[in-house]
Amino acid sequence: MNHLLNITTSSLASTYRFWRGTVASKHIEQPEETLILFDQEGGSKCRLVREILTEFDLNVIIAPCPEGGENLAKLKSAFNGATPPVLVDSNNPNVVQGAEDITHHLFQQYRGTKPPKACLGQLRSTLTSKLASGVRLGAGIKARRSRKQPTPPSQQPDLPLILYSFESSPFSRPVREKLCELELTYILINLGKQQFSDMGPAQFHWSLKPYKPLPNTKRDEFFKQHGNVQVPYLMDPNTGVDMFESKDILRYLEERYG
Ligand SMILES: N[C@@H](CCC(=O)N[C@@H](CS)C(=O)NCC(=O)O)C(=O)O
Repeated sequence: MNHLLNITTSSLASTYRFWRGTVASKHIEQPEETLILFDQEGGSKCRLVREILTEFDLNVIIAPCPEGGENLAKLKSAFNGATPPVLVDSNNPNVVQGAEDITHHLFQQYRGTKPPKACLGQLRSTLTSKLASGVRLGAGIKARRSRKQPTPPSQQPDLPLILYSFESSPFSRPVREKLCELELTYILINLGKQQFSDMGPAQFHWSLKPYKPLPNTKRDEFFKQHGNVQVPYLMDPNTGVDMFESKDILRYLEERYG
């Protein structure tokens, strides 16, 4: 797909969801054990879970389970026919299946409250999330390779990739979709926006003063390393490649793992 069209429909998907998954909590300690989410990027239920993960500022290991792929088959056989989203939280320990139960779990464990009704599987959430999937024309749903012809071992990374992103980011979504279609496990580091001046594109944050993230946050750490905050940012420890720019990242993933 043409990159401009790709980003335009991705922005539309975020708009259908009222830009949920943009703003993040200011103060949260990452749990000792990183959460694991068996996820399907284009799936309407999985999106609702990832929005909460951004809003709670939680990092998560994403195990992509696109339709027709090996991972989904493994998930189904390990968890009695389960389909994504499935959350593994070794801090409690708990395996939680389905968006609604995962929402309850995340609110209970990481906010100490019950989820508000708006976060549960209401008709509006379900419909708008389906619309968001629809406008992406099925991206991030189907595995690129079938189970019968899995990825050759030479193209399989030993280590998980690392992606800095936040759920509603129109530039990051196509990257997450490709990681899903290629069944590449990755550590998702959510960098949701924590103050007004975090808003806006990377080149001109909405601030009259020079941009500065809140101190002692993941954004602050990123800023100190790179001199700005911009997502998507991909790190591939298998090849030593670290890169900004959605278009370049998509090309890299295609050439290296596609
Ligand atoms: N040209 C870049 C644009 C990336 C960009 O502007 N990303 C936005 C999020 S969608 C961003 O990083 N905004 C600044 C921030 O979140 O602090 C690309 O294609 O990756």
